[in-house]
Amino acid sequence: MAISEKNLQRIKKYLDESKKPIFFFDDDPDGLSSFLLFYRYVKRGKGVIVKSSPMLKEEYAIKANEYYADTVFVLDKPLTTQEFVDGCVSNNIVILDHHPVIKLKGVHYFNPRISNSSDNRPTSYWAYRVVNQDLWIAMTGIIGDWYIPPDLIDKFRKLYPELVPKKYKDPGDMLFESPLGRLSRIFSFVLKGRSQEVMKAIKILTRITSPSEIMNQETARGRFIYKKFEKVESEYEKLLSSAMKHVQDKHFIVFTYPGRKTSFTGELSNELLHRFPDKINIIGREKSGFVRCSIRSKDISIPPILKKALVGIRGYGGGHDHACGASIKVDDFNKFVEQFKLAVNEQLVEK
Ligand SMILES: [Mn+2]
Repeated sequence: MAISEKNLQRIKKYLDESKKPIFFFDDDPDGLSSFLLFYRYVKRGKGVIVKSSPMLKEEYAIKANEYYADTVFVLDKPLTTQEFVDGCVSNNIVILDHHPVIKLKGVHYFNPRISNSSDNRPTSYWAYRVVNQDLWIAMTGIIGDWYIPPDLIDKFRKLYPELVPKKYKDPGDMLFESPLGRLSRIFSFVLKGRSQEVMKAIKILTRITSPSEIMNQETARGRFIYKKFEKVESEYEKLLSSAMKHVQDKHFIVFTYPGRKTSFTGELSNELLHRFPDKINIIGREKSGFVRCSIRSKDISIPPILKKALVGIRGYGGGHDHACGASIKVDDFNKFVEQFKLAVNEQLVEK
């Protein structure tokens, strides 16, 4: 069904009653927006971005303890570990997430999938329903997870007609073509780079008053965010145009790039799927002897293909039906791609 109104009120109470809250959040627009919504509402506490792993591991508990947090919020992280929970001195741990349900002891766990496994509305959607303010931040996070909330979109359009022109109906079009999508990309790209720099940008975002402050660079704060975004964007655009040269194949786009550059595999993979919905794409970044890939497909379910492709390969992978991740030894990568293509072709023939 959803997260009930009663439970949303409970989350709000945890926020209201916290004195030193700490917020751990995922490093994407949905995670960032969820944090911003809570922090801007409660106006106290500390934010910690959890980068480069879906897991929230034990070592992060130290950060909560060093801060003497009385309440620990975990936002949009798919895999909070029991070790993390047990490692926190505070026993007031509030988890808000929309990934597949996980079982943990000693937490207040909120997830729309508990009552309906197919309700995966983004974390920032629920965070907005808790605080009822900063709709533009909520929408920036929500569209980042490819979702248009029917109950919020009209209100949002009235407030910011220029951000979502009427012609955009599909979440993919909205994300890649509308100004709101651009704002979501800004949220995504300011999270790239060194932690210190990233936290500086996030701190600024806690104070921004409107989307136009960023989009039209109306203030020094807005300009700072926009400049940082543009720098990252130019790096991204270069990679995207290289990747676009790999689209000749009828069914596949395979593209890898060296590791010293920023990780954009998820973003590239999503955009290439949007531009070429009839092709499966594998986008990899080489790092420490492995190619770390994002794999996207519109129609074909990836996990069974991935399973076949991984036979005899040093590596691992998994994920959702249409979006997976994999990590493959550099030396095995070509063989992996070959087996992957073979498995897809076999399936196409069967059909
Ligand atoms: Mn999310």
